[in-house]
Amino acid sequence: MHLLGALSRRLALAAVLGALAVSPALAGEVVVKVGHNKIDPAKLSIEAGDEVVFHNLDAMPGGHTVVADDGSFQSPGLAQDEKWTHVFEKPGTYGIHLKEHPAAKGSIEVK
Ligand SMILES: [Cu+2]
Repeated sequence: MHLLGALSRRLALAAVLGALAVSPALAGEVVVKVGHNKIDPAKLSIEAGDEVVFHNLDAMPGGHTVVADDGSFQSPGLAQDEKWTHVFEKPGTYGIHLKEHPAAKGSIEVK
């Protein structure tokens, strides 16, 4: 019977969605390398709750500073080999750049 089939499919789907909703989010971690005129990878797609580790590879007086284009977050000046982690909780697309190298741009899509 079609109706019953559709109903059981709906219930199965609801059960799957319910299970997803209650299971703790498995947060991912992605490393982005920064340096002189460099954000690598420049484009990134992650899930909400994932953390991005910005790893500065290059020595720079005052360090390298990762800045959100909209001003919503900013790292401290990172010394060579220093890492800074930011957790992206909210979906959206975040443009970033380096304060010391404004031409170095990146884009992080949070789904
Ligand atoms: Cu530099």
